[in-house]
Amino acid sequence: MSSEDDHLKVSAPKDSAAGIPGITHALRQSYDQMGVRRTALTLLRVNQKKGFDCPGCAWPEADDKRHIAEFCENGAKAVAEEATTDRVTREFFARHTVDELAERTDHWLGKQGRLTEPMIKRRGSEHYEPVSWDEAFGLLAEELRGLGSPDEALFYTSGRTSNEAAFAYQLFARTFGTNNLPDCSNMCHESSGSALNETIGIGKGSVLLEDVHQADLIFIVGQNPGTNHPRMLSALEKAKKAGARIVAVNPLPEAGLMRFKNPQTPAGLVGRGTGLADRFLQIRLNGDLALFQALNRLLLESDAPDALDRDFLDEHTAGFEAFERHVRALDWDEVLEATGLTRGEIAATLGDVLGAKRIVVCWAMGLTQHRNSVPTIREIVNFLLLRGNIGRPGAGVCPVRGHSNVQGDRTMGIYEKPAPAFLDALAKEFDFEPPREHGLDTVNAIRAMRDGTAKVFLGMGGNFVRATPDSAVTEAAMRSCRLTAQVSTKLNRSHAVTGEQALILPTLGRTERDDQAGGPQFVSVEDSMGRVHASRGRLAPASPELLSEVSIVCRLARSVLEADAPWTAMERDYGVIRDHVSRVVPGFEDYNGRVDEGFTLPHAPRDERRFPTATGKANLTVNELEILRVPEGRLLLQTVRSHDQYNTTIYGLDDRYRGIKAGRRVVFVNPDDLTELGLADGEMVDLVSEWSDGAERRAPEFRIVSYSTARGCAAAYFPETNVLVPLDSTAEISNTPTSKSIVVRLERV
Ligand SMILES: Nc1nc2c(c(=O)[nH]1)N[C@H]1C(S)=C(S)[C@@H](COP(=O)(O)OP(=O)(O)OC[C@H]3O[C@@H](n4cnc5c(=O)[nH]c(N)nc54)[C@H](O)[C@@H]3O)O[C@H]1N2
Ligand SMILES: Nc1nc2c(c(=O)[nH]1)N[C@H]1C(S)=C(S)[C@@H](COP(=O)(O)OP(=O)(O)OC[C@H]3O[C@@H](n4cnc5c(=O)[nH]c(N)nc54)[C@H](O)[C@@H]3O)O[C@H]1N2
Ligand SMILES: [Mo]
Repeated sequence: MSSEDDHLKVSAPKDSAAGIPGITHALRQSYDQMGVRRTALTLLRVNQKKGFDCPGCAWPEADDKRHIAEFCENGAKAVAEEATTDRVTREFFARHTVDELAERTDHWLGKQGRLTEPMIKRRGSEHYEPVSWDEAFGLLAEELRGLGSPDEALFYTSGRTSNEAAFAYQLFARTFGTNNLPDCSNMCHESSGSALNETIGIGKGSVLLEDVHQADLIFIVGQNPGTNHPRMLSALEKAKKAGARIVAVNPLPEAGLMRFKNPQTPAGLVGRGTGLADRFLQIRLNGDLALFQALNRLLLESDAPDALDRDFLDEHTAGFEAFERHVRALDWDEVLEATGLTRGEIAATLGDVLGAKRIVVCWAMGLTQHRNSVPTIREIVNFLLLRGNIGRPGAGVCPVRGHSNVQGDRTMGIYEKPAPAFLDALAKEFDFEPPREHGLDTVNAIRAMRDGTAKVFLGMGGNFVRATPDSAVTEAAMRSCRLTAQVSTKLNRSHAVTGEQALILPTLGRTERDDQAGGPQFVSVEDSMGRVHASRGRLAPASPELLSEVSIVCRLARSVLEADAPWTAMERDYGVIRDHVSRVVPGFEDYNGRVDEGFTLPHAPRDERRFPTATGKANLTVNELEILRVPEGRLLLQTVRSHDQYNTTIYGLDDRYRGIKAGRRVVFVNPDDLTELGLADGEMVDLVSEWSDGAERRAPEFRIVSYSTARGCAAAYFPETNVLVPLDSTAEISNTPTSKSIVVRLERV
């Protein structure tokens, strides 16, 4: 695998993001994969009012003026990846055995092009071969019906699936009889959902785009928007122009946090662009709970007359006394040790806070993938509540979602722990008794396959074996299944690491036309801020054999459940699905009437300062500070995305902003740590993870890159490093793998 890195080059990291290089890089990749005409046809329709929703990320589109080019470099890459003119055909599968495909890199697999027809790997065969859709559904039906219990099946979802497909899919799983609906959220923002549900009563962010524009102070914590949410930079630029300050909290000085050149304004095309972060707190990995607890202590102790919003606290919150007692006892030495910051830096940040009437805190994976992620996010809620920063303009919590419809999939019921009210509504609408027992999340699904209690795996998108932790364990678990089936647009490792039998069910992407018996169809999605809108593809499908995700679910359901209703009507006309949704999910009333214009889902804390929690108030919480101490000679490793990847899809081998070219097996380490460890920039090392189970997990041959990261911390790209994340190392409560805090040692090779 590492031969891909033969030409690896390292240079100085960049200090700004986007601008001309952004757009030219995007167009070059698009021309290469789609040709000039197709590039124009697709990119001009991204995020436009009658166009399709960008499959890149879940950041909302500005509603007022959609620029001709309301896309970013990485959105363009995501589109090009899907709209590529390359194809994977039956001849391809005849040429390559499944085992051979398992030897290939993620980059190579993805570059083969779009999947074109359903394929089967029969028991004992070394190859995939073509299969009819009917036979494929027949096999799935036979295997599913042959299970000892519906709970031996797993129905995974990634976050690109439309609302319509997601609703149909969860309905199918529950009619079949299980809540085993693990999803990518389990590895992503589950910690945010858990913390927010408990504290404010709803697991979603409380800000709209205009709140970001109106904020006085914006924290960007554990997030790399220049790469992963580039359109967010426009919103930050707008906020800054209106006077906002930005505090970036990150172990890495990410280019997009420091400076932004907006490719959509003339000033962004030339010149230095806009400075973004006014304050950069180079925090140690996992130090955020300590930081926010320290800010909270300083707020409680402050003499400033308006340090706390007493009226808000009295009227809308519960738990103040216990919280205050706990935070006042906070130990400063522990704070400095955990954060790696100085007391001066924290005091200065308090100054920013006291000077701001309206505060938004944005975050992503840097906060959600640690053992103490849920307490950390709860502490951020404490921080905002102290000054009444939830439920008024320009203020609130802003977990920035990843996949473009990951939030919508949850709203549609893709959840292993469905709320009783949701199941009641489903039971009433479809006149059946849905299972009430909680199902398996991603980590528990892997355990179940490993232990032989789950035998059939169906993936609605995504790349389960590659996105999940403990690759060796997960791959063995997948291989032990009777049948693994993947609904996919592109080839990936989950097609190569299979159960005894395997199916590839190729599907339409966002950019493509979807014609059904009832006429042309469109789908809809929900962005990170709870706005629902339509998405219409225009390109001819990559192959005439493709079925839409909705079709696949409805046909599968008919075949497994041997019933036509409600599936035939839903497949014929997706409006029928939306009508069902309008009666099952609160906030979707008159879904069909409103979807074209788009609408914002209700959010009680944001809209009415009402907190539907157990106490009926916003809950201040007590969060114990436990410092993650790393043994001598070890580092804490985080696994991140490069600029040229989308999760497990590797677009290219560069990470331009961090100065990496033509390779991915690099580990970023602070120069002082290198000196202390007796290592040097350019040396080759194995990364060895150490975990309490005594097992040694090894990722071989990484080149050391001396880099400005916080002391004691290292960074490397996923998914190459997933092998290092122990399956049992997960966040409390949310059970999210701890992909951002892995104790490793570096072994010279
Ligand atoms: N182009 C592109 N866009 C994407 C994706 C992609 O892969 N490519 N993925 C999508 C998905 S599914 C998601 S979830 C999002 C992910 O978006 P991000 O969360 O931005 O993605 P990561 O690369 O995981 O970056 C984590 C950031 O948090 C910082 N960090 C890590 N640990 C800590 C910590 O303990 N404390 C603090 N304060 N900071 C920390 C890291 O240095 C890094 O800057 O992006 C979405 N958008
Ligand atoms: N170590 C480590 N591991 C991580 C993370 C990390 O930061 N560090 N991040 C985690 C996060 S935040 C997430 S969200 C997960 C991501 O986990 P997944 O969502 O499972 O993985 P992706 O790589 O996004 O899935 C890519 C595949 O989706 C398929 N696909 C693309 N578009 C479509 C479509 O429209 N329909 C269908 N049916 N299929 C489509 C393609 O076949 C493509 O190969 O990974 C997690 N894993
Ligand atoms: Mo994600």
